Amino acid sequence: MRKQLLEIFSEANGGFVSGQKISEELGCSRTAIWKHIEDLRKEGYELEAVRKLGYRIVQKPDKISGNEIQLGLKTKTLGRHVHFEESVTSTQKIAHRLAYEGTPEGTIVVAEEQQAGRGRLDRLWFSPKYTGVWMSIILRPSIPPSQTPQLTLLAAVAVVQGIQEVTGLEPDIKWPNDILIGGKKVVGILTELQAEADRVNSVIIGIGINVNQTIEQFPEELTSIATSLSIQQGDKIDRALLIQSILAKLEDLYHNYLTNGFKVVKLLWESYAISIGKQIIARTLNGSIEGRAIGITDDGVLRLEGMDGTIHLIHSADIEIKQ
Ligand code: BTX
Repeated sequence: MRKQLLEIFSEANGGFVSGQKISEELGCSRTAIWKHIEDLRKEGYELEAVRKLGYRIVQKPDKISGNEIQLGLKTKTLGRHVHFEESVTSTQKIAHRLAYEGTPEGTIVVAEEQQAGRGRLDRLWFSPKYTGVWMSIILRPSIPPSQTPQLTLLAAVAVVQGIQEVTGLEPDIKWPNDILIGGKKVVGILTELQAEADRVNSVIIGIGINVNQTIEQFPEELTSIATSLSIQQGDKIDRALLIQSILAKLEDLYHNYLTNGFKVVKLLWESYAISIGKQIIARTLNGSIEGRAIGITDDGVLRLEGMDGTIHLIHSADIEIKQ
């Protein structure tokens, strides 16, 4: 009932909906409607009631929910199954379990807070309550495991496009998975696999976006390297809308990728990348290499021209861009 009521308001697009229309569509009495409206208010919805006009939603709560993500969602598969939780250790952990249990492709796990959100190499990802998008997406592509790094780049392109659409901001990508605005990290992407030697069972793409944090809400060690979309844009951003936009972009790119290969993603990725053409230091687990980033291969691997002209292929590293 609550879901149907929210759908009716969503169709009205911020306009008034008469009590009569609601009671006809939901098949319930005016008193029952009033009770549902009160429940929505308790959840944080701000609703205006005007005699003869009816009700309208003035403001949605800062919280998100599975329903809110799905209302107005324009995808066919991504986000059609939402596993939503208020607080988790890591959405990746839950997604791994669901993937193992056979959840359909496109299932997403979203939480309001992660107590142990993780980055690459078991680093921590700061994921405070009600301010960010902490989401894991389960895909089941028929590709060899060696090609899955391409999906990290594909996800980065989708996230950049979603952010552009919802906020008008123009983020940059730093190979392989950081999304920056004004040189500060606003998004982290972590791609993990469940695979056999030559076959991918599932790819779990974890996306962490700093959306509505203020500068004061970041721990001290992050204030010089991290930022949020609302700090950059100056306004509060609708997180459910952002998730919907990213899922729609991701679905389009993913289908194009499965049909036509990596070419389109590669071109788009390069158009958003800031590290290409620059002097960089690539810190790998086997040591650091300094040189010029000259592009990515068709597999999404970074090509770096060392000081002596040798071309290095970098599969995994932290990149520092030298000015
Ligand atoms: P990464 O290893 O590239 O980045 C981790 C590093 O980024 C940390 O060591 C810290 O310096 C910095 N950092 C930590 N938190 C933040 C933050 N909120 N904003 C900016 N910088 C930060 C990046 O790993 C991959 C992150 C993926 C996070 C998602 S959230 C949903 C899913 N669940 C989960 O546990 N991880 C993914």
